[in-house]
Amino acid sequence: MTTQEPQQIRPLGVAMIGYAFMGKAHSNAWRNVASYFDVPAFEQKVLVGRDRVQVADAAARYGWAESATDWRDVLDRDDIDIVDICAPGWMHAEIAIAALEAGKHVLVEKPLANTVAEAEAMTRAAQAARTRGVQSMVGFNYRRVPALALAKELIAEGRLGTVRHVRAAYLQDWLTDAQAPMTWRLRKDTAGSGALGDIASHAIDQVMFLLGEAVTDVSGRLHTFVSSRPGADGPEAVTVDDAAWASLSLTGGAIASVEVSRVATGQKNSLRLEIYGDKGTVLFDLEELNGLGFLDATDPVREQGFRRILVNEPEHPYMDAWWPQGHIIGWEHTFTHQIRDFLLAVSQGSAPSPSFEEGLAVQRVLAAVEESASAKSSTVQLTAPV
Ligand code: SOE
Repeated sequence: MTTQEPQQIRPLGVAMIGYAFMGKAHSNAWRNVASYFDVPAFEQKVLVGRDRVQVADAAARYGWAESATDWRDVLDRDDIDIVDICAPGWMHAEIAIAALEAGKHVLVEKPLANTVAEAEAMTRAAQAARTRGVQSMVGFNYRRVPALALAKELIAEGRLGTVRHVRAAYLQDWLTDAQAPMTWRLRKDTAGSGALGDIASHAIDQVMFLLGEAVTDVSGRLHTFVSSRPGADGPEAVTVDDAAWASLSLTGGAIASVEVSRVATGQKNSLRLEIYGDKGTVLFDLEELNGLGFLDATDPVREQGFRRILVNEPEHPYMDAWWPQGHIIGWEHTFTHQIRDFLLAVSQGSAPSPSFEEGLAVQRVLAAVEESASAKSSTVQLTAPV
């Protein structure tokens, strides 16, 4: 009689594609997540990039066992279970669809894709993969800011009552200087859009996440203030927006304004959210991410006023894993929380959020902003100065 050997469960093998800014942020999270959270065992197997020397150097510094230059080779490997895509947006669809078809769980940086068509194809691939137990998620990391997770809880508990309007702004200034050089983020064919896809995607995702609602209509405006920038071979046309504005209607009746810019001089990385309900308000600023402003309009009027909740207690989302109360966390921790949630979903066989469907919903709003911005009929011309 033969006895059945217990099945050896090996650690999940992780591959990451891309090692620039986002690859560095995700790598840091992969590197430290198991030190703070109970997550299934995994190994940082391979980092993929096009430049053999640079990717080898990044792999050594960021804790990856090996490096490779062709992502297709990595998808063929049986020891890879998870693919984390941090490559530029124009590569997301091809890599994510191939990875899902190869049976790999996929985490992809935001925005999901450069176009709605790509996002739809990715979502179809994710839905098919999900029926085979293969999970997928899009990296809107700000959902994992403890203060914003708390804001969502307060809104879901009805502490704000009926939400009437939302102000969402994401302002940066790294393109203020007209001599700032061209990058892939300034070309439509590689980035899809400018401030719109890069940072309005975060703001729009937050509006839908916090309210738990969908967008029903959109009015938008885009503008490029610096239309040409120094390229490798001389001046090159900028083919994306520097700033975008939109107003959105939500299914629950609320109206949201969204304002984003990468030429907002002096603003470094300011994602601000203000949610106004008939029973209360919450205020958030990413540059002060450990705090949440809250006004409870059901308090006696003579005691009312904004309180600042320091979101540093073990009772707050994610915080019991970190430091004793009152010891703050930073931007990079949101990526650690993201990896933690993704790993738990993969190991439990449950679908993580934000799903590709949620990424597609953001993509449709981005496309609607562009459509509205290009439709002359949405702009009323004033013939004489008012
Ligand atoms: C660049 O503008 C950028 O790094 C975005 O791509 C990120 O998603 C955002 O978190 C910070 O700004």
